[in-house]
Amino acid sequence: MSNLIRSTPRADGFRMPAEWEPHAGCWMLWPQRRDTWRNGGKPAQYAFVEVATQISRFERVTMGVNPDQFENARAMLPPQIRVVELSNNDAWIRDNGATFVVSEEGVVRGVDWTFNAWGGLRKMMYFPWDLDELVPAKMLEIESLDRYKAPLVTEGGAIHVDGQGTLLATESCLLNPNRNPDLSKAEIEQHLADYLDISRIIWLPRGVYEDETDGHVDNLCCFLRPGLVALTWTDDRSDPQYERSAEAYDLLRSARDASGRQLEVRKIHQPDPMMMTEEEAAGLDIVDTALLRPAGERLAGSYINFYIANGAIIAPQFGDRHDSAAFHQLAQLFPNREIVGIAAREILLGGGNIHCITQQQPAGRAT
Ligand code: KQY
Repeated sequence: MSNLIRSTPRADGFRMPAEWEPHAGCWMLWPQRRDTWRNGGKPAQYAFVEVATQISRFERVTMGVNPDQFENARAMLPPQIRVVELSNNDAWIRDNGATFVVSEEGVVRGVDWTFNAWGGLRKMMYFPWDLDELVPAKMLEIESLDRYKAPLVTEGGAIHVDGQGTLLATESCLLNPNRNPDLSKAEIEQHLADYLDISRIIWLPRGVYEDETDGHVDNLCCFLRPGLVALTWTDDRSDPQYERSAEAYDLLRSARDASGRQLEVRKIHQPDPMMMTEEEAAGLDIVDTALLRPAGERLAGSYINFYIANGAIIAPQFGDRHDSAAFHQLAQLFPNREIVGIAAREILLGGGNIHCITQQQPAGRAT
């Protein structure tokens, strides 16, 4: 079974490893919400099948599914993917799932953040999110890994770490009053230190333009290895993203990581602005208790939202003129991993991308 531990990971000698450290596997959740995923979820389901299938070439994949979709998901997914009943309100396991931590001895445990669906009722991404809140405990129960309950409202997509004590986050998300209105910045930093073993936080002001998560860092910027980060970029100064990326670039260049290193920054040019089409919007159910996704709204497309698997990078592609440059940059940056491009517009239509729908479980043992 999974025990609830009442201390903190840091006090017990646990840290959040970098995504490039070895994985036991990857977790995903099956998309089905008709107000998030158009046409009853079918196009997104095909995209998730492709993501899961490609990742399963490199590591074990577990797909969590609501009971009414179990048979459909099982039939659509290849046999090597483990399908488990895991009730949820939506399929963003980076955010509603556990964040894993490891000890020097190779023990793995999970951090169960407090989840309020990216801003609670102030944002109204959707309501309720009661099933999402139980996802971490259920993942950890399935794996018999012990659990820390963190008194901090956040999501896995709001943080990126180098595994050596440095964390990247955006102020617009983590310090947003819709997450932790009663905590000071210093208290939020203390929780990140205690639950992930972080000693240096690099705060970037804002995320990607029109990112509905209040600017998750995992769509803007990520570590490629200690001391090296990738940042979504545009050369178009008239694009509202220019200012956001430029301010992040300046901050990153002047920052030091937990080891005192100055960061190197690689710019990855964003896809051209993409909008929700009339046809796409028309395929969505309209629900009072969920965010409206109207035609013409700009989608927060970025090549940064990739997943690092054992031996591979699973990267979004959009049918855009910048796809090939992003693909080749990733190939240069990760010479020892296969770069797998996936048509990801259907995932983007839901408000996130490949990193947001995956959660790595580090290699290690339960006790
Ligand atoms: O950025 C992410 N990690 C998730 C995006 C969630 C979008 C919710 N509709």
